[in-house]
Amino acid sequence: MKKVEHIGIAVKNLSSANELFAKLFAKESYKSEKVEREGVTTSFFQLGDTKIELLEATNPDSAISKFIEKRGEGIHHIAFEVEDIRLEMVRLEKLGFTLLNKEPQKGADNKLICFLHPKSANGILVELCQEIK
Ligand code: CMX
Repeated sequence: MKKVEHIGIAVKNLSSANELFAKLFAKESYKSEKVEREGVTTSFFQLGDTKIELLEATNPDSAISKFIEKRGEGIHHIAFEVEDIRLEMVRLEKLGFTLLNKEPQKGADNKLICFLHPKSANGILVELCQEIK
């Protein structure tokens, strides 16, 4: 794995969270994007070499709605950049991590992504992501 690509934070209201994090970072979000398949609207802040992704649910079945219902707002996942996502998926599955996708999916911010179940990673929802070139 190359680096922490971003940290995902589940929020109830993206527009007020955007204002709050803009104050915290003293900079604006550089992009907002809806990911229909995941049931989320996202907003990204660049911080040096890494990013913060705010996530608001677009429907009650979204993973973000369920997360907020159960655990409240807060850190939802950590995403790690990988060179070759398919190789990493094979490597990690062999080591006992539970992949939540059989194939890489198209995620926000021009990435191929795959999630690992938090129960197989010490309670952390891990996202692998590879830049689409
Ligand atoms: N971090 C840590 N633990 C989490 C978690 C998270 N983000 N989300 C759920 N859990 C925990 C639950 O609290 C629960 O723990 P307990 O059993 O101790 O109560 C357990 O995982 C539940 O697991 P589950 O019943 O298998 O599944 P859920 O229906 O709660 O779904 C998960 C959890 C991770 C499988 C589901 O959210 C998922 O598939 N996530 C991947 C996709 C995703 O998160 N998309 C949104 C972001 C998209 C983006 O970044 O663009």
